[in-house]
Amino acid sequence: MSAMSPAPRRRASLVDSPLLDVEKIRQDFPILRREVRGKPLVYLDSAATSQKPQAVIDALVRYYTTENSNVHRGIHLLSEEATQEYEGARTKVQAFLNASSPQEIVFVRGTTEGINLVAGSYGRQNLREGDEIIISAMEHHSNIVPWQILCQEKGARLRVIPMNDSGELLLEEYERMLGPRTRLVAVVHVSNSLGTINPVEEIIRLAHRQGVPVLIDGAQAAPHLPLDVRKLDCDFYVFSGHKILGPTGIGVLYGKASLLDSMPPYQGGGDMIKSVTFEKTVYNDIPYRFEAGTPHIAGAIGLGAAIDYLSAIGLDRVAAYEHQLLEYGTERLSQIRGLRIIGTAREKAAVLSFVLDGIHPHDIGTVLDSEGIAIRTGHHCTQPVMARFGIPATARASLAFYNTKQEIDVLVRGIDKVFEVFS
Ligand code: 7TS
Repeated sequence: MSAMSPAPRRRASLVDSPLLDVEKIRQDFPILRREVRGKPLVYLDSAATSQKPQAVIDALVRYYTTENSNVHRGIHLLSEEATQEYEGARTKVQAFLNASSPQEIVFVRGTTEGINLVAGSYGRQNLREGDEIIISAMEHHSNIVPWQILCQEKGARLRVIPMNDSGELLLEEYERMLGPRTRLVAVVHVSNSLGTINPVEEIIRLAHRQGVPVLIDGAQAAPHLPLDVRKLDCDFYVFSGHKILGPTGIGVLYGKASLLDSMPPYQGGGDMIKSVTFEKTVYNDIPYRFEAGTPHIAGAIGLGAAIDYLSAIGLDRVAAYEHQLLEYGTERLSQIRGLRIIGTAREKAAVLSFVLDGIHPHDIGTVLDSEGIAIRTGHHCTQPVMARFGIPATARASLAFYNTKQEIDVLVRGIDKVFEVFS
């Protein structure tokens, strides 16, 4: 090519990121092709639930089409296959979390049920009057209310690690709170309303110095960060399948085998027993002791497919790409006059919560919806966070690796429209 030739024109890319081929990834998510109110869907609500790739949808259809059967009971081939797939999903979760054994993986309905299980079993067994549980100021209601119920029942006390105006926990206060009465620490890994990534490794280390076990609510971390429960050394870790590309109604409670083994059942029924007489029931081994009744077999298999999909991309690349998106979004939103970002921690993931001067977040959401942009507005089940910042609600755009900078540009134009409509 001569020096005079024009440079070849590159096809305009949806994303100018060498980290991920997002155009290709987007083709795996059929819903991203649909229109909403006559506009292309811009889905910025992945913290509420993620979209599902075709591979997950196919896994559900395949299971129901060719293998549908109950697990752990039939001697027929279909039941054997279903059991193999269900237990295979458990092994995939084990690898995803780097847990020591599949025994440490309990299938539950979601994060909420996982926390309730620990509160109802471990908590009930180990809490006495005057004991304390420590949570943080940025917990989802799912990591507040189960502990309140337990504290009420036991005459125990809930203590709350405060945070600063950026949405970062005050670790010195936490250290001071840890004491001889502390029985458990339960803290969110990534805040759903602020995006803060908490220093959970440090939080766990400090608790363990006093011999206190720690539960981590990983609902918003599992989809965005590489996880290693052995490196974290957490005692319990919970997350929901539907937020990491999997189906609703399935989630995971990881627990250290020694702890799970020491815990009484949470619900009674089939699959959690070895033998039953009217006089005495012998409970099953872990993890089955905590999986009473027919489980969500298809859900677990779908979650396994989601983990395969996500692992093939690599959580480290997902995290790096989303970080770029977050930085871009933060910069664009920061330039909008009358907009205030809520949650400005130094370590943040995938969440842009904001308020606009004089405009209620629900009105923001309604105008954006008319532009095909899906965000969430409200308190995001973190009412104490709203109270801490003195606001009733925020508008929240939450990102995933299938989002693009162009979609953030559409959001910014949408916010301009909100100002136009309400000026
Ligand atoms: N913990 C955190 C940090 C969450 O973000 C959520 C759900 C839960 C627990 C509960 O998860 P579930 O799957 O058991 O319901 N968060 C959100 C949200 O931000 N918007 O909708 C649900």
